[in-house]
Amino acid sequence: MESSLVQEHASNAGMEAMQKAHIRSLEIIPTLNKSKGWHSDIYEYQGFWYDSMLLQGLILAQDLFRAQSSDIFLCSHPKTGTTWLKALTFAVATRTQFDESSSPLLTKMPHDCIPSLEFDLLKLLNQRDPETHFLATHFPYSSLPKSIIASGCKIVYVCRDPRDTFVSRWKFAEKILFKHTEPIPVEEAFEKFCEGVSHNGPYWEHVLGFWRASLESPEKILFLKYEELKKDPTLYVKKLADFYGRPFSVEEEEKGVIENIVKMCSFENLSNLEVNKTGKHRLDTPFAIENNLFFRKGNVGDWKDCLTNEMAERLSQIVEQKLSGSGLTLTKTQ
Ligand code: PAP
Repeated sequence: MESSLVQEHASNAGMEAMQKAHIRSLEIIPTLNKSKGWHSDIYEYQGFWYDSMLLQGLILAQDLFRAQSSDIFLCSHPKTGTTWLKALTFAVATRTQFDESSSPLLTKMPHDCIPSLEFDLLKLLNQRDPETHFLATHFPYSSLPKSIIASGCKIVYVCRDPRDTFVSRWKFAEKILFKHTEPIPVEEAFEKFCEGVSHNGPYWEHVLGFWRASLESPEKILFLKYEELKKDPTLYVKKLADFYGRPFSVEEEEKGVIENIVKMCSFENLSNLEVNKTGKHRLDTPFAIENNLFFRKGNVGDWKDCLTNEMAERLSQIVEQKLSGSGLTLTKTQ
């Protein structure tokens, strides 16, 4: 979070508290382990790595964000299906107001339909719409603002095969992050991902934090895999609706409401909408970005075209070894 932005909003959101949190973040950052990231320095905070902007946002969120017990958080490591989960969730939650011909998803990018803690924090602190119950974040479970767990908020977590996650993140970086910085070689970026020194990484620790929490509190945390969603989206749309306490009625099922939601939120449909082909989102924040960058291929197993066998094998082995004994596997499902 840039200091000018913080200052600009400080007068609105409890100036003193925000300034205090901002100063605290500036004091903390120089004391942390630092490493070269893909495009800027990254810092290790509470066991995970962030660039300084996201880290300031995290510290502000930890200090200032107050969850409401009715909040439902969509959590994920970057590039594991956040945009899709937001679309499905928004469509499920608003299905009595809108259908597939009138949904705001036809004209608004999913990230503009469900705010993110890190990118929309100032808005959430200052002018939160009381009707907004769904929020998203890439922050790891152990670093979530305490009130999220204390108020008993529900959480949906989506994870993905680490090989596809790495490729998706790398392709995104090539398009956006390396516009203004010298790209690092893909081999080096891959090495850092394998070492766990990557944005919001180590990836496996991110996944394990939510996995373990979901085993402890299955009624509070719904744990999903991108690959399973792809295989049977209808089943998971039903699961989401049940989990949100808004199950589909028999009449809705008969009318094909579930299938219509699946179709509307499909990669094919969303990626071909004008708003997602040519629009930008978060225009009123420093994070404005082209929508089409969030719709690349949407496939399972794209890593086969992008990683060498050695790379794929190495990452699988690292991740499966880290997950061993947890009951979870991320690379053995295909
Ligand atoms: P974010 O963390 O930056 O928000 P996120 O949405 O989690 O990104 O992940 C983007 C991936 O989801 C992209 O994968 P790819 O690079 O392998 O193609 C993107 O294409 C994919 N994606 C976006 N929308 C959908 C969708 N409706 N269905 C399936 N996959 C999708």
